[in-house]
Amino acid sequence: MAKLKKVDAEIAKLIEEEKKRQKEGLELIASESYASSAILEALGSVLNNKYAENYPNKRYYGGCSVVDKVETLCQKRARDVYGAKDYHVNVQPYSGSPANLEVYFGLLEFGDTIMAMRLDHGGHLTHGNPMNLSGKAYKFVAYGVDPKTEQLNYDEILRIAKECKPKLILCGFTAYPRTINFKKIAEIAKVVGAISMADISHISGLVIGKVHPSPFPYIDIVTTTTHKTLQGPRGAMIFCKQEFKEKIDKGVFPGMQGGPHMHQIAGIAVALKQAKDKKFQKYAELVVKNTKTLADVLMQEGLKLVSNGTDNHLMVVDLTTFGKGRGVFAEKALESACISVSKSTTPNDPSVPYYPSGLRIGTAAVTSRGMKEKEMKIAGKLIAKVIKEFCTIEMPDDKEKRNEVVKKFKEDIKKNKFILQVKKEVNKLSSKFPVPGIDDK
Ligand code: DSN
Repeated sequence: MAKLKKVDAEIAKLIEEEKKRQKEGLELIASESYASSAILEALGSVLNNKYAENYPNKRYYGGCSVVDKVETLCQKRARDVYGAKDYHVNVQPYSGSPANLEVYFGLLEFGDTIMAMRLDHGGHLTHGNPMNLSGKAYKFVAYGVDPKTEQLNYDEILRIAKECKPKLILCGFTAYPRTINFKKIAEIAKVVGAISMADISHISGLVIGKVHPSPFPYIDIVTTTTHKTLQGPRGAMIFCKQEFKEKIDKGVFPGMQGGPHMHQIAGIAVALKQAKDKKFQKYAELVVKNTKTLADVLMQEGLKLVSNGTDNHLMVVDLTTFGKGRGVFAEKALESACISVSKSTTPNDPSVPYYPSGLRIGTAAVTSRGMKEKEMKIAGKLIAKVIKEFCTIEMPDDKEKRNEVVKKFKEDIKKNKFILQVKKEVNKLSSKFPVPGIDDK
């Protein structure tokens, strides 16, 4: 970063700090991964400079002959890698949230009914949160997980669909540790005459690696971000059956976006090329294996997991066994020990969304550093130790008292001797593994 250092030493220093943080710690946030140096080079290229509103060969700007080739190549690779050759794909969405909104906007009228997963059961902000545009512009009817199994109950989804007659049925999640049966969702949508949609952002890489069933060729519309298990740059894609092509493209541009980010599209193309490599299949297999190992260790240590396990790259630790609202203590204590995770709701969470009662953990990023069973066992024991030590703290019901308790906890935890010891062990473990995008040559 010699040039950046010269022009803006302050930002260069902060980037170095973040690099150090990513290297020294265990990145266990389920939605994160490391983009390779090749992808970072594409992102940092002159493609950043080019405006190219609209689509290849019909742009509103001159000088698009090169970026037309970039976008077309990215589309071709996307269809190929996902085995979606009969689908159209739009690779312009800036990220996952706009991609989902672009689908709704392109295909539906405001006020139309959409069925999606309950947010506290693992659904995403854009799946109908009342504060999000999705929840304000459309009528969302939620389905949740079965109270006993904490897994999707397809008979119940069908029952709700028959009752509310949605225009679109969306499956996909931000915190659901189990496999989704896309074929069944598509069948349910057909029964009630709805469009089927899958948001596979989290499991994209697992679908490519064939360790999670594919939504193709069943689901009508498939959205995915490109920076989670796919390991690409931040961005998103929308796949659709040919009959929806025109409406989806219009939903993206001019519906919601202006000029596509051509450097980002080039980065996605590189990620898709990487995902075609045999090594990627091994990576996807290892992610699932590592997640299972980590989940087993946590359960052996006496912690409860939502649905009692995992089929994919993530798990949700149900901390209600300690009391409500304890996710923040676990997240902040682990963060001080250089372990990054995110607090999460649990099904029917008794607490408020900002202070939920669960913890989401994923292994996509650490697996790309080459960590395996042995490291998952060490990490699992350390995580369990920290959770058991700090999730016993009472979370008050009163809002002000709650904020005070959390503020004090955040201040104290950084100097806590127990945490400093765990941090040492984490740093020792992390130092043995290279980080893609930082250490790759
Ligand atoms: N915010 C992402 C996640 O963490 O799951 C989804 O967009």
